[in-house]
Amino acid sequence: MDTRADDVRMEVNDDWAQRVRRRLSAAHVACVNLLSGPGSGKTTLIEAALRSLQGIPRIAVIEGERHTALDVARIVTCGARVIRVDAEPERHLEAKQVDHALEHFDLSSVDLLMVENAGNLAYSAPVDLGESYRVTVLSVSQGHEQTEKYPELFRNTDLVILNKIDLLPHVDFDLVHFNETLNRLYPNVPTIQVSCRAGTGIREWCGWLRTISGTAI
Ligand SMILES: Nc1nc2c(ncn2[C@@H]2O[C@H](COP(=O)(O)OP(=O)(O)OP(=O)(O)O)[C@@H](O)[C@H]2O)c(=O)[nH]1
Ligand SMILES: [Mg+2]
Repeated sequence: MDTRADDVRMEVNDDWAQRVRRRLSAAHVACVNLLSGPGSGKTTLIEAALRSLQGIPRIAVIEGERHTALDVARIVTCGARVIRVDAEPERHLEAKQVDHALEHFDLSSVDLLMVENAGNLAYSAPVDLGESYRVTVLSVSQGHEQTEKYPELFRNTDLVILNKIDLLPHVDFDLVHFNETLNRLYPNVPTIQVSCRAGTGIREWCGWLRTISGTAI
């Protein structure tokens, strides 16, 4: 691996991220970057928010997808404005791609922008996309040691969502261990336990989105 080339690339990315942040800040748009391993429930959480906050057209979505537009189609079904960003051939989304995607939205009519991240977690987690908030999504089917195993996912995160808690009776997930480790390693990070399937925690998730977007959505 060419480390120097990677460093330069990250520096260039950080410049783009600052540009994205300035544009969003000038338009008073709160931007949430949703990070997780594949299949944790990012799209389902976005869908749940769009449905629960129905009638509010001031949410836009950027979908990082690699080989399909399946998640985009799900967001379209919810009636939200959405742009697909191709995570290929990059190994992760970059701030430059987000900056270009912003051209497709009238930012003056957006309060909240949700970005579904994609790609290899080890590469995507450290990358600043110019977001104002980071949300780390985990699911109970992925094991209770994720806080220890994947610290890059939790650094700088503003919210942890533990999803699929309806599956707790069926998987060997130690909730006590998970909570204890999360609180010890990342003491100030709020956590919401969610089941998108049962609707558990969706009110809290939407409440958090309302708070960070600072609007009456
Ligand atoms: N049982 C259960 N299944 C869920 C829950 N949330 C999501 N799922 C299912 O988990 C699968 C993956 O959900 P997605 O929302 O597509 O996950 P994702 O993180 O967007 O996946 P990628 O975009 O592929 O990384 C789907 O079959 C969902 O229906 C939940 O709370 N409980
Ligand atoms: Mg998805």
